[in-house]
Amino acid sequence: MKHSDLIDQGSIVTITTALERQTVLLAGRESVGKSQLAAAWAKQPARSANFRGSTVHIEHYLTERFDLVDTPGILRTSDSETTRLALQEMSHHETVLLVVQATCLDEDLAEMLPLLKGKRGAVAVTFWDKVQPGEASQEALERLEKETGLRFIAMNARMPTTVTLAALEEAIERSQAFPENPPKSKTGWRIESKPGILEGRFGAVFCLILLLIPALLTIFGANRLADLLHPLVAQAIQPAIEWVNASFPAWLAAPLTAEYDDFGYGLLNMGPFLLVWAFPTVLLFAVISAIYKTTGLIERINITLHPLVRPLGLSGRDLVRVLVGFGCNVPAVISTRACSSCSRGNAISAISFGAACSYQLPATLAVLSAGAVANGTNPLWPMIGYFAYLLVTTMIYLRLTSTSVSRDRLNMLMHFQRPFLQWPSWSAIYREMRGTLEQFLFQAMPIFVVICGVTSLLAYSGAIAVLSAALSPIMTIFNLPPSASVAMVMASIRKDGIFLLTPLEGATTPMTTLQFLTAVYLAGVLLPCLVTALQISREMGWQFAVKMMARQAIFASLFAALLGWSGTFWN
Ligand SMILES: Nc1nc2c(ncn2[C@@H]2O[C@H](COP(=O)(O)OP(=O)(O)OP(=O)(O)O)[C@@H](O)[C@H]2O)c(=O)[nH]1
Ligand SMILES: [Mg+2]
Repeated sequence: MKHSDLIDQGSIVTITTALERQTVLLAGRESVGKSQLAAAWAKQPARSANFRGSTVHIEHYLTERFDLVDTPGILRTSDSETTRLALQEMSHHETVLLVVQATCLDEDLAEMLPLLKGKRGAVAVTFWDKVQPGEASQEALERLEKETGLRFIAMNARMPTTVTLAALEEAIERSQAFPENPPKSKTGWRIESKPGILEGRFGAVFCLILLLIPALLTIFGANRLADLLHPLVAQAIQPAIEWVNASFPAWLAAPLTAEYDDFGYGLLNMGPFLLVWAFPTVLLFAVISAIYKTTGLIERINITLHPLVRPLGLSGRDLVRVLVGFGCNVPAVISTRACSSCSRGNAISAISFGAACSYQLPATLAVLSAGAVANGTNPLWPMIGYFAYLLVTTMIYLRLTSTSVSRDRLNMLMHFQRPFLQWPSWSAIYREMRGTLEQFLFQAMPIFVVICGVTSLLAYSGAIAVLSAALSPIMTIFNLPPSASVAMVMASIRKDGIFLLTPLEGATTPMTTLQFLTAVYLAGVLLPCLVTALQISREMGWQFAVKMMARQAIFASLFAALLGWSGTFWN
């Protein structure tokens, strides 16, 4: 039998097409629509977002005829990791599709053409939907085509028509050499998005309100829901806990229902509460984050707040990454690759210290709420106190640890064109929710199960008592009882270890509301979680990670001690 007989007709077509696919690199400045175009062309859901520097990896999109290589946006004035990566990738490819934004066409060409020396290709002009349609605009493109010898294909990259894509494919097949110098003829266009209330006199106030909305929704939405569900779940699992305790041997019951000092550590007496408390917040944050990212609100906030965060050694661009960190610190640390190397370290420090991730936040609020109820206090005050203290101490920490160069008043935003506001994209929201759900089920839950198992075995073996006794003098520094030490250790592995501070239903609490506040603060900021710490050392080297964590632990301890003993100053 001949080899080819073994392959059915369909596979031959696939193999041939794969072999013949031409590689085309998409290059351009940030947020010009490279990812959007590549995704639409390959008929895949767009992985793009409406803030600068959203792509940080080289990504491949396959169409029938092309292997499209999507690169991070290039900022010639920046020393960012992403610009370096894009330029390095460009050096490996001959055919380039230059993507420029119609709204600042002259600027994009002047910036990009000198980088394309020796390459061949064509030009995709995106955001054509923002240009006044008519002969004049078409003629301007024809003039540019004549002068440069390149094909210019105008489009709305969010929904390119089949005619547009066919024209694009033809233009690539008839690739021309890029000229070394930008064309003399200019379109003279500069189409700006209109300023809105975020750019007005009280813009910063509105930005802060927008930033508070996720926190408020968490407190009043997700946590209220959890408040309602908590007693129902507690009631539902009680018979199971009793059954396990009565019928299982102690060593087997321990990982399921272990308690220490009235705190439940087991899978059964703690696991369901993680679902009740963390899951709604994690999902809600994913939705809000997708809305802010796809509408362009996050970039507008970045531009308005830039002058306010600069004295802390951050730029508005870094601030966007810190906000992403409230979802999960790990992708936020990765996304700092698009930051200037001058302030990247500060951005990572800010994420690690101040961005309470959507596992840390619900755990913190659940503990504060349970602690306040046990002490007969209104839970709202410790919650507000927590946010205020975290914000103020993060600002002090950054001010004292950032380099003077990064705080220089002359530091400007690297690219300050306002993005056009857009309606939220449902597919992006769906994608973010699905990603978060998968991460929750397949990454967070297994690690949490391990934490529960390890902690309950430690409790069973008596190791926690030993550990607590050993750390007891240290806990005294913060005016905390020895049992709080376990949560500090576990929260350094995963932030929902903070849940270990939750007093069980109806138990008499050994801590005051202020002590709860101090304990959750310390467990939250003492160290980043283990996965974040590993990611930081992967991005910046282990020396940076160790130095940053040591510094963070010292500052966190000082701030926590101050908070813990502040009650005695007042009395
Ligand atoms: N109105 C309009 N919006 C567009 C167009 N192309 C892209 N966008 C939007 O612009 C934003 C940025 O698009 P991306 O595809 O992420 O841009 P990018 O060049 O990949 O950006 P980086 O990866 O950050 O360099 C997204 O919100 C897109 O939906 C277009 O032709 N018209
Ligand atoms: Mg992109």
